[in-house]
Amino acid sequence: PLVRPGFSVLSDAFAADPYRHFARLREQAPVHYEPAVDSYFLSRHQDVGRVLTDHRAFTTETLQARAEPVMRGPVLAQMTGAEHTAKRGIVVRGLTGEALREQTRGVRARAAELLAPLLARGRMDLVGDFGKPFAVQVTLDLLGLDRGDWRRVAAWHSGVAEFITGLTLTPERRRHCMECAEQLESYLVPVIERRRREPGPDLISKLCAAEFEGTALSVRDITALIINVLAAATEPADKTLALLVRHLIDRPGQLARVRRDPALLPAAIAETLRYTPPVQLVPRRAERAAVIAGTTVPAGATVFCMIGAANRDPAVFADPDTFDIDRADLGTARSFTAAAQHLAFGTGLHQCVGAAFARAEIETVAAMLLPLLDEVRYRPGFRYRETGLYTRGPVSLPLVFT
Ligand code: 2IO
Repeated sequence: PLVRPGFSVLSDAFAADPYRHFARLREQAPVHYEPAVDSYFLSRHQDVGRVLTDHRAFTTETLQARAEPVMRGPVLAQMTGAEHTAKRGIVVRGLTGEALREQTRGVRARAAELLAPLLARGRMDLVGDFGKPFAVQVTLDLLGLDRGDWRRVAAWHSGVAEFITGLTLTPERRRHCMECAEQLESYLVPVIERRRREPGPDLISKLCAAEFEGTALSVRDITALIINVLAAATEPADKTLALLVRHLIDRPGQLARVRRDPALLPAAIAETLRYTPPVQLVPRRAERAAVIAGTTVPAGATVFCMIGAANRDPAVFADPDTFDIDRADLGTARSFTAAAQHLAFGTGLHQCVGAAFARAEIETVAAMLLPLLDEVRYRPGFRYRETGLYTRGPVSLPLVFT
């Protein structure tokens, strides 16, 4: 079948199931132009890898308009050179080593606390009842913010995430998103001032104590990095967990094996990230005209890397549309590193700085959850639905278990 003239990634058909369209795009329109958003959508693994790796030809300038307004300042991915190396280093140190071990204890505590009442009921919506509060609370712990504020922070986060991930926002929605961002900023600024005086073991304190070229970071810079971490740690977390559980429930053989042998869990998570990456799009700006898969992308063009399509490219993954925790080309051990074949964490200079944290978070929570789900099934009558073009995940996942 052919890519129809007028096919759009903004259509309802694509939104309902983008995966059905990826093979056709890769084969017939690997550089698909979308006039409504004046952007080029790349679907081949090789092209996505090239764009993300060649950070001089394809820059993150897009984030100035797409993220900076709601981040209230520049995010890590916008930086380059010595500033990028230094500030990325500060965040990496806050998300690895002893800090990560402490954070993992927090993940376990949050999961246990949220699961207790749900287990007693024998049913839960894995997204709404567990995943969303869990994702926000874990992030608040990491930043040293008050868990009791999670509902307010979750509401502000939604507005911020909607701004970053919306491809066609109305002026009203943009205004709403900006209000969320401003309220989040007003909430964070006094915290930053307090942590400067009384530092703790949290990431905000580390950002306050850090120096770049002999000077401390400004309140604006720290605010932006906090919102950056908040969005990046929260937005994909509940989605990844729900996608993992869905793939396993739909494949009882693989679910049984992972339940019996938790050593298989990292492969199941890696395969979930390949098969259904929670972040589906990564934008870049072409600094000069470039020929990609035979199509000329003009200087200044916005290019969207389609991570979901690249991750199912048969040039890299055999039988790419099959979820298989045993696949030989998965490379589980490398799956959370720069050597990963799948592009769920991107690749190149700006590859996800939180990948080790993400791994610890999902492995910890999945290892706690799976043994508890005896005879797990969907609530009768449930019809599975996903939403999102930019970040994508299940709307809900109502489970019944014993
Ligand atoms: C926050 C889509 C939530 C990031 C972004 C402006 C920059 C960067 C990403 C991910 C996930 C977000 N981009 N994380 O794609 O920090």
